[in-house]
Order: sequence, then structure tokens, then C-alpha cells
Amino acid sequence: MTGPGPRAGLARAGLARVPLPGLPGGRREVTCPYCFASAEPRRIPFRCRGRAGRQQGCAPVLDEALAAYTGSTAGASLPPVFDPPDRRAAQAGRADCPGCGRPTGNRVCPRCHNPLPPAYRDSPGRIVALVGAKNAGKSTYIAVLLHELMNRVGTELDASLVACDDRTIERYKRDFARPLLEDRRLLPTTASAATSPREPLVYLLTRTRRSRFARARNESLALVLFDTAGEDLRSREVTDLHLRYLEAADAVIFLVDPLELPGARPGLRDAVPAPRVPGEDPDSEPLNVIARVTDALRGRHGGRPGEPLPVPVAVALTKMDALRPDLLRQSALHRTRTGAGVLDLDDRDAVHEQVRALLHDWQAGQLDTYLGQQYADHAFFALSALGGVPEDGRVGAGGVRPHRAEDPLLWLLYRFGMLDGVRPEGE
Ligand SMILES: Nc1nc2c(ncn2[C@@H]2O[C@H](COP(=O)(O)OP(=O)(O)OP(=O)(O)O)[C@@H](O)[C@H]2O)c(=O)[nH]1
Ligand SMILES: [Mg+2]
Ligand SMILES: [Zn+2]
Ligand SMILES: [Zn+2]
Repeated sequence: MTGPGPRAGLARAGLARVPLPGLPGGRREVTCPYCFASAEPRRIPFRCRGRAGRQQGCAPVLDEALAAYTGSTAGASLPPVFDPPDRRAAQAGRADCPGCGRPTGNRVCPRCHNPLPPAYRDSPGRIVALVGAKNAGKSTYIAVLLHELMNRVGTELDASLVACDDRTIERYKRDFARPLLEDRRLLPTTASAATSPREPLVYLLTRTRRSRFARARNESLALVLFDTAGEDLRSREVTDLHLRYLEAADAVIFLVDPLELPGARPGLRDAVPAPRVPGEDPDSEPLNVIARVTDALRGRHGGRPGEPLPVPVAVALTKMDALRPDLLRQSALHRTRTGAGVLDLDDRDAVHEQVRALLHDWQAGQLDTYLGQQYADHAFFALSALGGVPEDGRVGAGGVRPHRAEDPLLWLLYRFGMLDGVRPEGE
């Protein structure tokens, strides 16, 4: 077996709560979740609230910065944007519009003019980069993860997931929820950002934490998901927006399709078709994809090449439903997650070790070794977004039945200090 021994893995997966990475000296700047430009809070512009009911206000004008960002003038006619008149207004988060005199608290990104809601400005925006080779299951995963967070998992965590802008609501419905969850059609291949500009989905996840000794308090996390096209991670010439997205990432979810690992073939159900000849496209091999992402992350974090990056990486095997059931019986991967509203650290360790063992069995231990060298903290997961093998471009007969899809996010919430970890069996 290559890579560190099981104890080292456990220590890493054991995850004592470590100071948060990626925030040297406490980040004062706000990173726009749309264009990933960073802005000093006192320079964040305001947008006039415009006319509302009988209230007088500025008329809408074409917002050129926003139109340039969305690539369309549709929806870009809005009340004007103005800079904070003074430091006090910027701090208070309210200013009187110089055009109409009405007070406003709406703020926008200085570069792309997308809204920066107060909860986003105040709570650390956590940009989660979702990456993986073409066909790894990224788009399907986004559709299912967000649905889980809005429903079952959201209830369990006492958390609400609210879109930060109307375009996120529309796009989630049109591109993810409607085709996959309602019509049960598989999602199309995500087009390259070079041909069709993509926008991140921006949500605010707010958790109410109750404790017996203190008042309940709300904690928010801005969750920014960018559905990258696997195609775009094949070459080093990633688009500018892409690169900024990766550079801005506070955490990475890296999806790996086990069907693409040559060593996993014997472990697949008979009904699963082999997607392609292994080794046919080295650019799409998981190791090469993560290496390109790592290069981009190094761009921001700098440091010496030998130093591990502080960004936590959740590495998840997707499509676990396609594995032979006997491979997973008796295993932590098969059981459903335990613990409600907390992260069960014993379960976490067990899953991490089992996936590691699987990767080594499948001659993909290099991935483990590489991640151990490049990142201070990586954790393995195994999930199924669909819960069954699709047929003829459609979800299987039982519908979408995700298995452990939320696990990587729960771990990240734990790493971000928003979810408690417990060891039910004691130390
Ligand atoms: N068995 C099984 N297959 C899945 C699952 N999720 C995705 N797939 C299959 O993988 C295919 C690709 O999934 P996508 O989500 O489109 O993959 P992607 O990573 O977004 O691919 P690109 O957009 O090309 O980068 C789907 O069409 C399904 O056939 C799953 O949970 N189980
Ligand atoms: Mg896709
Ligand atoms: Zn912006
Ligand atoms: Zn005005």
C-alpha cells in the first residue's frame, strides 16, 4: 500500500477543530460570489430602491456593468448604483440616494453590480468549488444536494437555504430541478464556459443553533456553487472567471466517478456499461484534474510548492449505486448516516478509511498520496446522487433516491465551525 498508514489517515480524518484555513489575519474583504472580485466593505456601492408603491424614487436605468456580466440587457434595467457618500454610511449599511433622497440599504458588487445581501457581507462567504472530470456527476450532484438542503437535510439541521438572487432561483429550477427531479431526465453535458457563460448559484444557508445555556443564534454561510464543465478542467487554459472561482475557493468538493477507475471494473454491477476505454483520455483522469485545480489554488495561497494547502478538500466517489452490493454490505458506506444535526465523527472516520481502502484496491492509491501531499486536510466520501443506475437517459424507476449526498457538505460545515462533531461511542 502506498501513502500514509491508516493511523495517519485517521488522524487527518479525526479532524480536531482546526483554526479556519484560508483567512489569513481574518479576511476583511468581501469576495463577490458572482465575479469573485474582492471589495473593501467601506467601498461597496449602494443601489437606490427605486419606486415602490406610492413612494417616489429613481427610475430604472440600464446597468451596464450588470448587463456585461449576465451577457444580456434583460433584467438589467434597475435603479441606479452610487458609491457610499462617506465612511459612516458605509459602516451603517444605509445611505440616502443622491438622485431621489430615499434611504437604501441595498449593496452591490463594485465590479459586476450583482447584489451583496447583508447576511452575505456579514457572514463569511464560503465559496465551495465543485470540480471533477467530465461526466463525474457534478451537475446531477448539485441538483440533488440543493434539493436535500432545501428539504430533508435542511429540516434536520434546522437550516434554511435561500437563494441570494432571482437568477439563482430560475436557473436552479430550469437547469437542475425541473429536468432531473420532476421530469426525471438526466441532465445534459454542461457546456464549456468558453461558449456559454456560466454563473454561480448563490445561496445563504442559515442555521439556528440552540443550546441549553445560551440564546438561540443564527449563523449564516453563503454557499456559492459553480457548475463547472468537466470539459473546462481538461486543459490548463481555463477561462478567467473559472480561474478566479478556483482561486477564491474556501473549500473544494472533488467528485470522482468510480466507473472511470480501471481497477474498479470488477466491482461494478453487471448491468453497468463501461463508459469508455480506460486511459483513453489522460486529461480527464481524476489525478490530472485535481492537479490542475491544485495549481489554480496555489495561485492564490502562494506559499512554497512543498507546503500543503490549507483549503479543505472533500473527495467523493459518486455513483456508488453502480457498485456490486456485496462489495458494500457490512460496510459503513452502505449504512445510512447516523446522527441528527451533528457530525458523527466515528462514522466519518469509518467512511474515510473504507474509501481509502477501496481506492488502494482499485490501484488509485496515487490519488490519496497526492492529496496527502498537497492538502493539509482531505476527507473521502462515497455517495450516490441518483440512488440507482439510470436507463435510456432517464432516472431509474424508483425516482431520485440520494444516498449520503449531503455528507461532504456536512463535513465542510463542521470544518467551518457551523456543525458540532460528536463521537457517540466515546473515545
Ligand atoms: N449510477 C449513477 N449514475 C449517475 C449518478 N449521477 C450521475 N450519473 C451518471 O453520470 C452522467 C453524468 O452526470 P453529470 O451530472 O451530467 O456529470 P457532470 O460531471 O456534470 O459532467 P460534465 O457536465 O460533462 O462535466 C449522468 O448522465 C448519469 O448517467 C448516480 O448517482 N448514479
Ligand atoms: Mg455538468
Ligand atoms: Zn461581482
Ligand atoms: Zn434614487
